[in-house]
Amino acid sequence: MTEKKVFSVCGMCTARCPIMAEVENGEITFLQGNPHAAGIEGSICARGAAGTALINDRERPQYPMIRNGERGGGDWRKVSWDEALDYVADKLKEIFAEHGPRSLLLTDRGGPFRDFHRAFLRGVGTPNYCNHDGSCARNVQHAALSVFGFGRKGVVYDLKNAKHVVLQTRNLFEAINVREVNELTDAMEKGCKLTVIDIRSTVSAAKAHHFFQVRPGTDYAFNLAVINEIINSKLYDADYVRRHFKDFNELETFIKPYTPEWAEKETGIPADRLKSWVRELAKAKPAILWHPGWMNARYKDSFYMSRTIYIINALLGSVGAKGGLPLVNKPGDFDRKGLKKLMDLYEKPSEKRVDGAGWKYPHFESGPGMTHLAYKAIESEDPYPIKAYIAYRHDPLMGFPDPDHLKQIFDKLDLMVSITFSWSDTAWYSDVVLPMSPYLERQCVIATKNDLLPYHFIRRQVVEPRYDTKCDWEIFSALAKRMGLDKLVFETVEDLWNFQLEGTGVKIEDFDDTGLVLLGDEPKYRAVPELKFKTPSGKIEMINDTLESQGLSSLKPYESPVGPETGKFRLTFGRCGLHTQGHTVNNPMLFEQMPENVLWINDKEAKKLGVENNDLVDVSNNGYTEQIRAKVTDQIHPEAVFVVHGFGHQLPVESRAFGRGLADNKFMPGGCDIYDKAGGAVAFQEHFVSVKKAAGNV
Ligand SMILES: Nc1nc2c(c(=O)[nH]1)N[C@H]1C(S)=C(S)[C@@H](COP(=O)(O)OP(=O)(O)OC[C@H]3O[C@@H](n4cnc5c(=O)[nH]c(N)nc54)[C@H](O)[C@@H]3O)O[C@H]1N2
Ligand SMILES: Nc1nc2c(c(=O)[nH]1)N[C@H]1C(S)=C(S)[C@@H](COP(=O)(O)OP(=O)(O)OC[C@H]3O[C@@H](n4cnc5c(=O)[nH]c(N)nc54)[C@H](O)[C@@H]3O)O[C@H]1N2
Ligand code: SF4
Ligand SMILES: [Mo]
Repeated sequence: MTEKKVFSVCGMCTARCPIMAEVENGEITFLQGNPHAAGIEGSICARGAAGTALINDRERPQYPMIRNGERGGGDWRKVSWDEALDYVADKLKEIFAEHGPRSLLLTDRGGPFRDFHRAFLRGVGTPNYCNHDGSCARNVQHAALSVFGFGRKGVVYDLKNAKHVVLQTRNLFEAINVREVNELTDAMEKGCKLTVIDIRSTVSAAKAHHFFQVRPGTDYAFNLAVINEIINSKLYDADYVRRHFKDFNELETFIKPYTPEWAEKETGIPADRLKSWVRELAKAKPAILWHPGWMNARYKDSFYMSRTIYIINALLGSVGAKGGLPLVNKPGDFDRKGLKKLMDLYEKPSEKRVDGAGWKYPHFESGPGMTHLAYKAIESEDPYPIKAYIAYRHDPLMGFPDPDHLKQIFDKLDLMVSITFSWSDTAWYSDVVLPMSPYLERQCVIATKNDLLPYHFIRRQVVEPRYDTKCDWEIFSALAKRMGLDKLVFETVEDLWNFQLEGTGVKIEDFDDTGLVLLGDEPKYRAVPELKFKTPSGKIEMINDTLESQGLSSLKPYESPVGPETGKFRLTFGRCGLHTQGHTVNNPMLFEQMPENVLWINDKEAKKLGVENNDLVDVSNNGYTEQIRAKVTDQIHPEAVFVVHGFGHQLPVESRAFGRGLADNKFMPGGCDIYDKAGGAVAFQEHFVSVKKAAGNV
């Protein structure tokens, strides 16, 4: 019997926790968090533990396929890797000959393992790389940039040392990142206070010392009132404000009308409660961590909500502080060299991005772009046509609104390729499916986690691929070869890793003992006087010149959200501990735990509709009516209904997930056009559905 321990990285969700697998005779016997990783210390979540079920699942793409017949028709031809890759490369060359390389768009899911395919895009000469973030955290990112000049990852969430944590639109105990869960739990055991602001009572709310159930869409009003109270009652850190704010006076003037009494009418939160809570919060300064939000692509003012969160943190001196939002450290902050980048092998294409990020919209960061704007450009061919599309680790037909409309847009493409380890609506609609090995069966490029103590980490292959699937670097290396990009052709993963490690002083063997290479001895907090903001003034700016130059306010007057008509509800959504987005519903282990989503509906509203708990209800909008079971509860705001996102699969290849639950994104007509104009992210929750008791309830 051969036994081994392999350090790797979980791939069941975007948190990418370091893990350790135990393997006997080529089979995984145990999966756990990497015991050496700070904050992880052996823990894993339910989805991470279901990684073995993913590799054992036959209901995933097992070999490369090229479509026969209509897009979405499901008539697949099994082909060899050579045939599939030749097909893609030949098509790309044909399309480039007519429309130029800029006519290729690739979208992905972001994250630390992007260097290879981004280098490929540069190599072929297209600027059109977008990640999914316009459907996730783009408003948060742009909010950070607009106030501090650096992005949301320019600071660390120092939950471990926090004295008061505020979660607003953030369900940390169910939308999981293992380290965050562990660190907040530890902090709370040491007396850290938790406040949750949500429209429904979640697991996080159940653990909180204070829970504010706000009217959906009024968080910006809540936050404006908090700023008003902080300033009026002089609860801010005056010294910090004097040293680090450029234009505090502008904020002071703007905030005057937004009193707690004013906000009460919007949010439903009594003014007195808000005021006494703000006092309690301020006592913990500067070890305050008001989480700026993660999935904050919800409303037309979500960008402004995130901005106010950053401003509140700054007023309370927590930006740069231990227990708040200290500055992140990169390898250079420990006098270490970062990984050598594959992207640097090629010049940045000089062509303008098709989505307009960085030029037509100078306030949108150009690196990761804006996927929904790129889709609009496919439709309009303005500023130029996109004819080839690679969806790499991305399922926009589940993750962006109005999939029928998106399919019409994709029909304008001459080539659509999916690179994925599971079936998805997008893969099903593609011309070619290039199946990736699930994370336990593959290696990736080495990546760096910037942190208080940054480290390099490595995803090693835990077991051999069981089907005819490949690693992502192998797929892009093979495509690069066919496209004449010799510098990206690597024979072995060791060659690739050695390339990345060149000049860093780190060797592949250095990962053997713990799976990680720490870049220093101890976490480093950079002292407050050292704080340098990357804004033009070097200070925290309330007025952002780029926004203003686009006719967008930096300090936007509040607009009250339109409420639902009678019999209608605002459609809201989020995560649960047992599933990741749309891609785990068919996982045998997780499906067994939670086979479908249910519709949370307020008990008083349900009563008006004659709906009882567990009744089937019809949910309608956008020409769709779908059935789902009702969860009747007093724990959700009456204006909203809520579902866990990711259900409602309709693919015949997914026998378990098929037809179970409801897909929220179908009920969002024209949703890619409804976005926060300043932050750029899709406003997913600006849609209403009608709900009625379904015929056929017994
Ligand atoms: N209506 C609505 N829309 C939403 C959301 C919502 O709650 N409601 N949530 C939003 C959020 S927060 C996000 S982040 C996006 C997520 O949207 P996506 O990024 O599209 O979601 P995922 O399901 O994580 O991954 C997409 C596909 O990539 C495949 N995949 C996953 N991991 C890997 C990998 O490591 N390699 C490869 N090659 N493939 C992989 C999966 O099998 C899946 O088919 O959706 C957003 N859209
Ligand atoms: N288990 C699990 N963990 C995950 C993921 C997963 O799919 N599954 N996905 C990962 C990803 S990609 C992301 S982006 C994060 C997302 O992490 P979060 O953003 O924390 O997750 P969500 O559940 O989308 O949203 C959080 C809360 O927002 C609330 N909410 C909805 N509307 C409003 C509103 O108007 N006001 C307020 N105050 N609250 C509102 C919802 O009720 C929900 O409880 O989770 C990550 N972790
Ligand atoms: S939070 Fe869970 S699913 Fe996500 S990477 Fe960590 S262990 Fe895996
Ligand atoms: Mo996300």
